[in-house]
Amino acid sequence: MEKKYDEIQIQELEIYAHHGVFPEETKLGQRFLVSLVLYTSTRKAGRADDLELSIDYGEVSHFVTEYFQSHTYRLLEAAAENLARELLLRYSLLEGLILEIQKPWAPVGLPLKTVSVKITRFWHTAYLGLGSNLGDKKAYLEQGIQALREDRDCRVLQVSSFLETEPYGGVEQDRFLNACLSLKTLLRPEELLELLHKIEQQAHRERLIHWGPRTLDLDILLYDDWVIQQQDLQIPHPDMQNRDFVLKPLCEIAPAKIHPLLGKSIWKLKEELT
Ligand code: PH2
Ligand code: MG
Ligand code: MG
Repeated sequence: MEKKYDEIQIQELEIYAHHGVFPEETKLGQRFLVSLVLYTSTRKAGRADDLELSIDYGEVSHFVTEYFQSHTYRLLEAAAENLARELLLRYSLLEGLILEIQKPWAPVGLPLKTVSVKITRFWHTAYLGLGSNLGDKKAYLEQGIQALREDRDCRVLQVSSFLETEPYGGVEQDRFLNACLSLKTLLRPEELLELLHKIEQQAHRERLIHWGPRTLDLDILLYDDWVIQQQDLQIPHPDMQNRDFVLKPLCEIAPAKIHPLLGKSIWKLKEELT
């Protein structure tokens, strides 16, 4: 895991709450112990000696307590997942976290010290390619960007200019309008892909001809430095290095980004294509 971060830790914050599968757990409640490792950079706050530049562990502790007591989950997994998400959305300086929830009084009926669930969650950076060659192309691209801006688990960072491009790939069709964008996301690659498909469908995308005309096409180009080779999901996008309509706009927003398989910058890949 990324070790360039500093850590702010909260250990075994005790909270009386009502999570559990059994009715007596939700009725009576019990003790939970919440521990957090918050990954952030403490550098600026450290140099300026200014709390405003850091994450206030006191504020976090109160927020966690409040959240944990005002929501009820059956599973520790669900309590952890939802709490981690709220923290990552709430504290802009927070890049990632490890969250452990212990339940020492879990009604197991055997003498154990504690049970717990521990998860690691991070913001990820993805680069997307956008394309349209049907109808009001500019409006479709803007609709796609807007839908991403409205998704809680995504933060759109940079958007390239929109480029008119000749169709690539041999199908006779109208010219495209293409763009690229970068975003921070809490979604896994397969969840991000699912969201992109949903947004394409909202733009009335019909999949009639492979590589044929489309109102809106949203492709994942890069996701951190991950390499995924599955039937339905390939990251990096397997053909991006051959596509002018990807490299040109991508070069506007991420010229120095290194392609994790080819080991070359986007700028270099663009140079080599022309
Ligand atoms: N998308 C394709 C096939 N060909 N050509 C251009 N110029 N722009 C595209 O976005 C594009 C394409 C399949 O996704
Ligand atoms: Mg495509
Ligand atoms: Mg596509």
